[in-house]
Amino acid sequence: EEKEEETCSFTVPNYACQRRTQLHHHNPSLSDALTLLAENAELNEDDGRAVAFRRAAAVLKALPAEVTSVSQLKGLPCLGEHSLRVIKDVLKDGSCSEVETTKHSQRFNALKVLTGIFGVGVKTADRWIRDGIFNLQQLRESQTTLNRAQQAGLDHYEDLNQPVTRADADSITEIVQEAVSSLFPGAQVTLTGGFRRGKMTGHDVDFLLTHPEEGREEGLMDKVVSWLDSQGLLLYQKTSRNSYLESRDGPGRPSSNMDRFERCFAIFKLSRGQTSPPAGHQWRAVRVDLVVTPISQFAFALLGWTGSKLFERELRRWAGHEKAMSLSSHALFDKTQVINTLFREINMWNCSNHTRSPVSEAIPE
Ligand code: 8DG
Ligand code: MN
Ligand code: MN
Repeated sequence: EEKEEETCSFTVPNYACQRRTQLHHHNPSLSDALTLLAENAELNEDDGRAVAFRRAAAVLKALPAEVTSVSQLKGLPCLGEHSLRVIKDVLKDGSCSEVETTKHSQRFNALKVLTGIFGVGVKTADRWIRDGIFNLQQLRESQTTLNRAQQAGLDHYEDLNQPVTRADADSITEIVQEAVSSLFPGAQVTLTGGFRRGKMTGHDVDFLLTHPEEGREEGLMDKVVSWLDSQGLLLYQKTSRNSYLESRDGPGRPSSNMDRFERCFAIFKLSRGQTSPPAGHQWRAVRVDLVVTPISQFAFALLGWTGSKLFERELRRWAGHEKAMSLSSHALFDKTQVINTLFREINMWNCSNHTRSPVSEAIPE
């Protein structure tokens, strides 16, 4: 009797942005294992490996049923040798030794706690670990100098590491809405980030602010921030100006996925009534991101700030590789058009100087 050959039971498109992925899915133990390894790679600044694990986790989240054998995964995209090994272990033993070792390692836990402080990145955390600082108590006892953000992060550590609820997000939306419409009638507030994706909790609350008339959004951030501050709603804020037009790489050529909108990283102080503070407290601290965009770039900003980070990354990769387009939180460009425009400009310049013969266009229109 011939055994029926097991083939791949699932099909999944290559790019995460081409898949429908639900909040609750069928393979949490597999995706959690891969996500932990992704997190560890990020904490060790191994971005290549981190993205590989994130992509693998995303494939598992998109599957329509529970995986019971690795053979079901044959032919699926983004599952490298390493990820498959992890999956195999979890399917066989319920856990993977690499994941367990990482989860309990002193370095991983120290990096997690220290980078969990608002304002502390992996470089700083790594330096502190080399100085023998592994936890908050050791940091507090050391004479380490903290910048303003890190000091606020340490002061409000417990609150900021409590998940923000949908109710908190709604109540902050109301506050920001009130500020914006009393100061700038007609200006719009849009809740974005994880809450726009339908998540029930988040690590912060993200907003886009704009005005339906181009240019009328100017001055909005300063006014809103001053108003919030005057109401005693801010524990911390750092505002940075829009640097899109003056940036070194210029419009449409963002050097990274950090955008160049005017933004404010803030810590709000929410009192009872606006949130449920921890037992025995009168208020709690919540991280809020405010971003101002001109209406002409609003659609791209909304897409870019809705997340998730992997979805955004995949959408940009898909645009670039499959559509020859360049997507950022500011704009969408057809790269062939941009190249042809450049060639045309070079030719105009060359011909008018009579020094060189025209170059041909790289891509026919
Ligand atoms: P969470 O807060 O619920 O934990 O998750 P999230 O809402 O998805 O993450 P986030 O860290 O608040 O970021 C929201 C989205 O904003 C994310 O998909 C990436 C996008 N984003 C930009 N530009 C920038 C930027 O300069 N910094 C950060 N942190 N995010 C940015 O488009
Ligand atoms: Mn968020
Ligand atoms: Mn955010």
